[in-house]
Amino acid sequence: MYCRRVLSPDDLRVALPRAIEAARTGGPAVLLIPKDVQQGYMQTGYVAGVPVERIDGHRSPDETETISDALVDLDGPVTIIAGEQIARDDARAQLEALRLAVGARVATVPDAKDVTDADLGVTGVMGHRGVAEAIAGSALCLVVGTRLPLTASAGLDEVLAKVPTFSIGSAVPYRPCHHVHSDDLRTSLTQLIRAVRRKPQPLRRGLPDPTAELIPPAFHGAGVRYRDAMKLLDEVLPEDADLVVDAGNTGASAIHHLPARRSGRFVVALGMGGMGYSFGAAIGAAFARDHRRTVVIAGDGAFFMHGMEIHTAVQYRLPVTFVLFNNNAHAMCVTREQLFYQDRYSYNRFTPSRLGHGVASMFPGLPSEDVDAVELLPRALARALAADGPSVVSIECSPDEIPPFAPFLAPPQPISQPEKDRSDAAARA
Ligand SMILES: Cc1ncc(C[n+]2csc(CCOP(=O)(O)OP(=O)(O)O)c2C)c(N)n1
Ligand SMILES: [Mg+2]
Repeated sequence: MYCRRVLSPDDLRVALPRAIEAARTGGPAVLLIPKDVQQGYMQTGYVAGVPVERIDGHRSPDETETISDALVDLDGPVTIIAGEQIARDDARAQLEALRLAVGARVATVPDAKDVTDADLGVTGVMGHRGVAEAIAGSALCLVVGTRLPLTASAGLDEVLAKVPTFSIGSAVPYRPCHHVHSDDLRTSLTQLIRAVRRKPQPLRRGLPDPTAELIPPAFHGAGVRYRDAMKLLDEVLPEDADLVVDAGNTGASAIHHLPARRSGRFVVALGMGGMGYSFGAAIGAAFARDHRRTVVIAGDGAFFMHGMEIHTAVQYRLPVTFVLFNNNAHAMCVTREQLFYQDRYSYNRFTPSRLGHGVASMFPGLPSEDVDAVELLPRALARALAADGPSVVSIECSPDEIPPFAPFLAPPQPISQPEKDRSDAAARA
């Protein structure tokens, strides 16, 4: 589906014909036109000083040369920040080939966790600590298919300003860089790969170094720890499962600790961070993917918003496992109140509920249980994943555990330093 936000009246010269063209191919096309653009004036003939015919689908095929020229003569490492357009354009193979051709280290934005095995992990507020250091030590940073919104770029502004940064994709990033437009990353990355003839570089793959994890302060209260639960999920989730991750401390923990499946999607909705979207999104994913299991990872707050979508999964016996993290709170808001508002209480802690039991009595026959202790979790997850149709596991956790979310933590020490004495980091934030 074609969907584009129009940022200036001039953009309509390009966006409107494309939307009409897209609609003619059969699907809906959406243009989001803000009021100031509706009331603005449009220039004719030129867009941002560039002749319209060059922008309107007749772009020179040589534009990727700006990037390949910079890469060819480069003396030093390259870091790639991989974005969600790679998934949209299905340019995963081309990204791998480019990474191989330039020997780049790779990080993904949170919305693009499933586009590659990023050895640097995730960027931004829920990201891994090695990303900024890798960029700082690079001769060039290449941003592929992302606008680098705040959630994806927090903590990177300083290094991105210092290191030559190029971007390729359908939208200009919010951070300063040299941008090359591409609505088709498969083609553009292929052009780049052909043009780049660096001597072969060692390829680094695999998961991020565990020392690059954010380390929240140790928590000693009741409940299953987010990290423990994510590590157990990683062990048992099928490699082709599609993961749909919701908002909050739960979402931050999943984005940080839970790797994407090798051949499944890892879907988050950080654009609006809309709580509860995961329930409907999982139903859609399960209908679209034959026999694959879809796994929702959502907090109790998200469940209370749209959790009754479980009824649709029950009705159609969809293979969806709903993993709920029940901390009886909007815990991300509780954490904010604790750290930034002197723990002034609002309405973010709830009267306790037993979601597993509740859903089980609501839908007789639906496997649904509550898990209070981490040692009970592996078997509960195995039972849920083996179910013929939907299943629910509600994990009891604590609203007072701080998640791996950078704004809640004190500025990290360099990775090379010992890890000890960091447990009180967030208390100082
Ligand atoms: C529709 C919507 N309303 C409000 C918010 C702001 N918000 C972000 S996280 C959060 C709390 C989430 O609670 P829960 O789903 O239980 O996850 P937890 O943080 O407890 O793990 C809120 C209210 C949001 N992202 N979406
Ligand atoms: Mg909660």
